[in-house]
Amino acid sequence: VNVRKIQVVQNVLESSEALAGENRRRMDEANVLCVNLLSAPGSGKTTLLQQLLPSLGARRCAVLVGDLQTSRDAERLDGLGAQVVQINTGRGCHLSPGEVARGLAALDLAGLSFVFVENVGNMVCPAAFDLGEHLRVVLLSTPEGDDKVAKYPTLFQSAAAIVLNKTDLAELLGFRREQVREDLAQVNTAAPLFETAAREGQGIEALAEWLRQKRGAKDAPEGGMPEPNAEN
Ligand SMILES: Nc1nc2c(ncn2[C@@H]2O[C@H](COP(=O)(O)OP(=O)(O)OP(=O)(O)O)[C@@H](O)[C@H]2O)c(=O)[nH]1
Ligand SMILES: [Mg+2]
Repeated sequence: VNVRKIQVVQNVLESSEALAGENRRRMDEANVLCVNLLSAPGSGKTTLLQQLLPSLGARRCAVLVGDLQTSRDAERLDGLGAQVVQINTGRGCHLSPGEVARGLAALDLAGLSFVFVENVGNMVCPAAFDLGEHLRVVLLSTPEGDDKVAKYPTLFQSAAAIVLNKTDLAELLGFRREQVREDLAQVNTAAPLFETAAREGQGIEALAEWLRQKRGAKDAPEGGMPEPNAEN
């Protein structure tokens, strides 16, 4: 009986990996960069997307947004010109590659440059699941406290870029940026750290430019087409 149980768990993990690989292949074929956005609930993932999409050219972007319930985040992102699909996980504390596969099936990938996946707000579970993304952007916001990088290292380890959001509140909260930098020196020295006040649209352009470069790098092996900007 024990052996059977172990076998079942293994199969689930294997199919999860296979689905993630299939998601990545589909997006590679479409020459789309897939960015998985991870953070605690309320760090500002949706707010950041509301600012980023116009900057990147919303019609070149799609968002798969995961929440346990409601379509509130999709409603907030609707009307910018991007394709938006809300995924409700019910009780699930993270998006699964299967859910992302179903989300991708609802998108028209032709002509897209970016697919953003806004994961369920959670600093622990989503970090363990490859969804088929090309890279992860992890947010930390000042009200969460400056100690979180050291406390949740697995999340920050997996980040290709880290966004410190709600910097407008840093002084009020006594948030020590130095603590974040010191902790990142132990956990992740490769990822650039961007500072944003997303609600006010501050610091967005540097992150958008970094994303454009990452997307452009997908073209680079062939010598590269220039990445179109928001105007065209
Ligand atoms: N002061 C301040 N508030 C912000 C900033 N960015 C987001 N907020 C606010 O923080 C709250 C949560 O922002 P959301 O964008 O919904 O956060 P989220 O990470 O998408 O949340 P979940 O999807 O529930 O995990 C909202 O009230 C935003 O207006 C910021 O830079 N400064
Ligand atoms: Mg959100």
